[in-house]
Amino acid sequence: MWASDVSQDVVRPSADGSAYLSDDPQYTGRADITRLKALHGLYRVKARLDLADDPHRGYDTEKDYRFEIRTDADRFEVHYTYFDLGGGGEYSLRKRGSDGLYQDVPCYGFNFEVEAERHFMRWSAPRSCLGRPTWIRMGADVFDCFCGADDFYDDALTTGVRVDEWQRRTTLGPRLRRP
Ligand SMILES: [Ca+2]
Ligand SMILES: [Ca+2]
Repeated sequence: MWASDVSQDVVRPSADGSAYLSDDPQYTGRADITRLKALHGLYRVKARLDLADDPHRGYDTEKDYRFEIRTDADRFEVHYTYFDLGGGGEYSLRKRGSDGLYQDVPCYGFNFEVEAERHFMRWSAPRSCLGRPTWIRMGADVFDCFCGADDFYDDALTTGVRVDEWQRRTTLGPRLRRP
């Protein structure tokens, strides 16, 4: 799957649950996804997320990049969290348990890398770490938290904004079957 996302469609959620498109050029670039690429290969699942700007750029922020992977049997997520105030970045592969909570999945061969200057991140994992699925569906989004004062959000597969009752909900792409 190769899906382009328009730029400058960054959403600003409000405390009252509504949301609106951000029009502040200082911020619209930094949480702006421009492309999601997902591949369900013979042996590995791969993804790449392109951004309009350096994925680490920000001021006093915590950025949370999330890939959601739905399979015919389970739900997984890959998180990349970057703390601007020291601490750097952390990434993980997690699986949703029957209690609805996500737990880390031990996965030998899981790779994650950020090419900050080239404005993208990518990861890949052996299919075995995802339960050797028949198919997968994938989506991605970013939540840029500006110390509680202002938040910014972009979903890779949705353009614009859901105005009412905004909540973080990653839009999933079509089923991808192993070749
Ligand atoms: Ca975008
Ligand atoms: Ca979008």
